[in-house]
Amino acid sequence: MRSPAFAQNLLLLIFVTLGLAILVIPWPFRLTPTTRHFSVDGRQFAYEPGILQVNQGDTVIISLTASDVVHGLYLDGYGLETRVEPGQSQTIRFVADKPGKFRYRCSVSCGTLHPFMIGELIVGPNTAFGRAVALLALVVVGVLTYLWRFLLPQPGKATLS
Ligand SMILES: [Cu+2]
Repeated sequence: MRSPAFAQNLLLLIFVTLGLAILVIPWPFRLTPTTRHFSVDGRQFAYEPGILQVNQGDTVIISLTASDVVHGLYLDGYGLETRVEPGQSQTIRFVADKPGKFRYRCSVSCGTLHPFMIGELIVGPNTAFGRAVALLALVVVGVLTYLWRFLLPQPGKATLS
């Protein structure tokens, strides 16, 4: 007959292994890609909004307007560019297939601080949330298993005194 300590250690080992597997294996589940539409306004010398956050796989539509003078938008990493006259609007559309942080910068020399007219597109890897949910589920299952196996009276072992 194995000791309860052996069974406890075995159970712990199994759940730690599963936990590590959840953290390191390639993650097959992704949030369903959606279409994200942003209205970005450019003016000397900033974009509003200055940070765009999407998930990998999303279709991104950026409608660029200019409030004062001609501005442009060049997106690093994706190599996309557009320019817009004041009071008008230009749209770029792409699939955010590369995760990471990418700067978008003004591509039209628009004044003294033009080099600092920069925004940031953040493309999330789209897996962290799924891993967190899976880890939480594993912890819950582990605790319930432990309670059921070691703290409740086992059938056959229960004694009425
Ligand atoms: Cu500019």
